[in-house]
Amino acid sequence: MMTQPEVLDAFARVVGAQNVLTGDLASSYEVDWTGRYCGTSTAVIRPATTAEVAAVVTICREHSLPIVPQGGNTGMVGGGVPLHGEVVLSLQRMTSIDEVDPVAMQVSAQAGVTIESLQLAAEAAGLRYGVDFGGRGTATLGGTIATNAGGLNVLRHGMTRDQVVGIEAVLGTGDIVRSMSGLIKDNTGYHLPSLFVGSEGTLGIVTGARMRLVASPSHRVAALIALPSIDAAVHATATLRTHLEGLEAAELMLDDGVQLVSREFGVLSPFARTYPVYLLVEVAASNDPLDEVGNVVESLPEVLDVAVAADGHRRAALWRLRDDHTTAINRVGVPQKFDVTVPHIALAGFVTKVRSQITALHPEATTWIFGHVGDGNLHVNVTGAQGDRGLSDTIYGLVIDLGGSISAEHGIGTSKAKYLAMQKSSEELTVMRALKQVLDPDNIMNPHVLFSREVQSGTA
Ligand code: FAD
Ligand code: 2HG
Ligand code: ZN
Repeated sequence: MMTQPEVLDAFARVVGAQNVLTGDLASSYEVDWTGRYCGTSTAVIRPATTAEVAAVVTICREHSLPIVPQGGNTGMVGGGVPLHGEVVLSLQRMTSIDEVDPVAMQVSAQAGVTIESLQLAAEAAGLRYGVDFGGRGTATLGGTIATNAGGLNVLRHGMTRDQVVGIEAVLGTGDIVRSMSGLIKDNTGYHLPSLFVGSEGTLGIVTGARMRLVASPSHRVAALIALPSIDAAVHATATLRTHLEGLEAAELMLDDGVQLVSREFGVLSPFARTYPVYLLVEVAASNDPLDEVGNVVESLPEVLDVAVAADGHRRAALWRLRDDHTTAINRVGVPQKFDVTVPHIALAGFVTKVRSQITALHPEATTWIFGHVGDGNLHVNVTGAQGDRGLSDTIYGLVIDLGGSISAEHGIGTSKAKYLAMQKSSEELTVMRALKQVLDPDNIMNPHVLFSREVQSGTA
């Protein structure tokens, strides 16, 4: 058995000593961006190729060193930082993007490219990458595949899962699997790329992927619609989805969140007064959809005000009100985050109930709610609460009672691992454990993520 310095030397022989970080150099990889999850690592290893990733995994396996894969470290559930002294395997240096294939409308890239870089590469080829969200500048392709990120355009293009047509990954065994043909029609057994989507680094390390691209219509119109209630926003979204073929986003914001973003970042609402609820929608089409959007919005009952933006600058100003919610809330205090889905019809009732239950448990706390109303996905952020004191049990209990999900798009990570059994049947958990056992027989891949100790042993 090697000593720790000998293991670090072994890593250095694979990736170069400058890419084996310890001490202060490792510290920014050991805490997540919200400051909620903080640990220490054995070392941070930064390989540049798939072969180097495989060699690092092999060393870790030989020495029983658990690994936390890390992309942009923008994750929300404590899955990408070393909370138990793990080795951090950072994909930060794996950032190459192949030429876009305009005929197949696909692109291959290494796992460490940011979503923004992928979007720009698609744009340069006259196409678009179908996933977008506020963390685009830092979140990576591998991280978004590992968490099956959703974001702003799910109602139009689906989740990250729907964009993946091929994957290259290093398993917990150190073996490399590569399925990058990009064939849309290929019914030759299990679709291995799908297995890695949402696996949160527990089966292996995604080193590259081939992604579907979509058409990029030339006209875009955004509209901020002020409404009296969440129920009105849910029904307005249904009407907009029915009548606007090019609807790409339908996002919900509440008065307190919009005021907070304005206050923290000086982003001004286009309205002279405040309203209880805002729906931010965007429509993309090859013919100017301005009149069509105007007509459908006019037909909506209960609209209190509307601001329409067709040029890029004014659209971006409306989107900042939404994109900046997360960072504005973090300025108030380190939040407890609950990313949940409930059936559309139950959304308004959920908001009323969840607010009153949070206040009953934590009268000292402030609750912020916003999200992807088109997907039934709300982000409940709680600041100022002293500890959990029943918060998670209560919120997840309510979500399950309503037929929803305790993780809509951020994943399970370490923070929700002990609640997974609320959502998955014991049969499903048995299959998940069996898959992990085959691909990661020594349980070195993110061992504290997804499965809590009880779920791991099958006693949950
Ligand atoms: P990390 O945070 O580094 O890791 C996340 C998880 O994936 C960890 O479990 C990690 O171990 C694993 N992982 C990372 N890379 C790999 C790899 N190559 N192979 C295997 N496992 C890997 N998410 C949404 O879904 N929708 C949103 O709208 C959204 N908005 C956001 C807005 C802001 C401002 C921010 C900061 C974040 C937002 N997120 C959103 C959350 C976050 O960006 C996503 O979870 C993203 O998918 C994480 O990517 P990452 O590269 O930062 O991964
Ligand atoms: C978003 O939709 C992200 O902006 C982040 O998923 C949600 O901060 C959050 O809770
Ligand atoms: Zn979100």
